[in-house]
Order: sequence, then structure tokens, then C-alpha cells
Amino acid sequence: MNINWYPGHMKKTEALLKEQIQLIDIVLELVDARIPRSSSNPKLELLLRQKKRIIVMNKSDLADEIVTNEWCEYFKNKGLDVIKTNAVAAGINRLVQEAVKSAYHEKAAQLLARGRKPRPARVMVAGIPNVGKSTLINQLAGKGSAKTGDKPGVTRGKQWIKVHNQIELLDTPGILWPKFEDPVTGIHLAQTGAIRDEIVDQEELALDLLKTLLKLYPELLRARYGGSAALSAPEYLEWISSVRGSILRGGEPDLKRTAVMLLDEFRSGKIGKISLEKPTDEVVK
Ligand SMILES: Nc1nc2c(ncn2[C@@H]2O[C@H](COP(=O)(O)OP(=O)(O)OP(=O)(O)O)[C@@H](O)[C@H]2O)c(=O)[nH]1
Ligand SMILES: [Mg+2]
Repeated sequence: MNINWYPGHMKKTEALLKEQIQLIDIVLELVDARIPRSSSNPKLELLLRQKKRIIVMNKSDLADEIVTNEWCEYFKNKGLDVIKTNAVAAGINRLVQEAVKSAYHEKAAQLLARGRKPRPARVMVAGIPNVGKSTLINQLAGKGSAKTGDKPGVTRGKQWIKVHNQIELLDTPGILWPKFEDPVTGIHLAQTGAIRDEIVDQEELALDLLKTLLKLYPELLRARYGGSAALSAPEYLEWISSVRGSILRGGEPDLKRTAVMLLDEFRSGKIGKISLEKPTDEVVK
């Protein structure tokens, strides 16, 4: 399966992002903790240049904790700040605010040394579709948050939201789409729900997922669906069809329906905490 897809509107988004980046001090780059490689955009590194970047490993509640910690180390070794989050959970604000404050500390000190009053850190949230940007912004902004009004140079009425005295947040997120050569990237993005299902063959996608899970997490599959991990991916999909009673009128397994169900159960964490990518995986360049 080859999903090589770079939506046309992403070019426009990139230009907009470039413009917005000039206004901010810190980017919170959300990556999907289940697929940190496929969900990050190498281009952002170039776009950001001297800006501070904090990697936010979101949806970490759905990922394998051991692997997530390996990724945290990986990013730290690259000199990046990194935090693990579940944007849906309560209590995430403090974690993000502390990371922002500590990332901004140096710049604030520089301003002070030059005799200038440190202003609040200006922060933007960026990440691929469906990674949790809006959820995070809503959490940070909260109900009582005050919009601080337009800043000069901000186009199309962008607003800054005062998160607290020391942090202002751009109210619209930057959407990033990784341009990918490696077909695995497209497959992982589709499996985790970042690419609309309509454009991808669900059965192929589910078979690929099963292949991965049979290899990496056979015990989780067995715990949920039973069966034998010695089965091949197509055999296991048939097995799930039979145990779930997903059968067509003629008695054949309804593989399409089972595929959709399997993907849904994976995405919502019902199969367990699963990571599809490790920092040590070989990557096709
Ligand atoms: N389990 C889990 N679900 C999350 C987390 N963050 C976001 N979600 C869910 O993921 C889905 C997408 O979240 P959004 O905040 O809409 O994502 P987005 O990045 O704004 O998406 P676009 O606006 O389409 O680019 C929603 O159903 C959220 O509830 C998380 O940390 N854990
Ligand atoms: Mg959104």
C-alpha cells in the first residue's frame, strides 16, 4: 500500500505558518506518541530556526509507556525539550506551563539584562491533523481566559489568549503535514486516524496493523480476541470476524466490517497501549 499524499492546501498552510512563527517565541509541537517519527515534520526544524521548540508527546495514554520513554530520551539527546501529555486529561495545564516557563527563561533573562521588561512568552501550538491541537488549546485557554486582542502584524484577526501572566497563546494552531517518502509513514498516519478513512483501503490498513501487532504485541491481541498468534494477519482477521460474528449473508466473513472495527478499537486504545514506532527502527530514506 502506498499512501503518498500531500494535500494541496498544505502549501498555503506552510506560508501562513512561516508568517505566524515570526510572532512567537515558543512552538509546542504536538506529535502522536504512538508514531512520533511519522507525526513530526522535519521541515519544522528549518522553519523554526532560533525559535524554541518543545516536543509534546500527546496521546501518550494510548502509547506503550516504555517506548514513549525511549522517544523522550531520543528527543532530549537531540537537545529538545520534551513532555508527555494526554491533552484530554485534567492537570495537563501545569505541565505545559512549566515547560514553557523553563524554555522561555533564557530569553526573559536576556531581555532583562538588556534593561528591557520581560514580556509574556508568546506560544503557538502546531502539529498534524487530529493530533490534539484544539484539545490542548482549549485546555490551556480555559473558560475564563481573556483574549488579549490583536497584535500588530497578525493577519486575519488572529487573537492572543492570555493563559496566565507569563504566557500568551496564539488562538489558532499551525497545521503541519509531513511530506513523506517512506510508505510506512502514510500507513502509520492512516492507522492512527490522521488521514481520512475514505481515501485509504480499510482492509489493507487493518491487515498491515495486524501484521505489526502480531509481531510486537501478540499478547494484547490474544487477550482481546483470543486465537493464536501463530496465525498470519489475513487468518487472524478472519478469526476476529468469526469471534465477533461479523459474517456476511452467505456465511463468509465480513472482512471489511471487521477491518473498520479493528482500526476503531486500536485507535481508541481498546486493544491496549501500543506504539507503532521506536526510535531504533530502521527508516527508509
Ligand atoms: N486518548 C486521547 N485522545 C486525545 C488526546 N488529545 C486529543 N485527543 C482526541 O483526539 C481527537 C482529535 O483532537 P483535536 O484536538 O480535535 O485535534 P486537532 O489537532 O485539533 O485536529 P485538527 O483540527 O483536525 O487538525 C479528539 O477526539 C480528541 O478528544 C490525548 O492525549 N489522548
Ligand atoms: Mg483542531
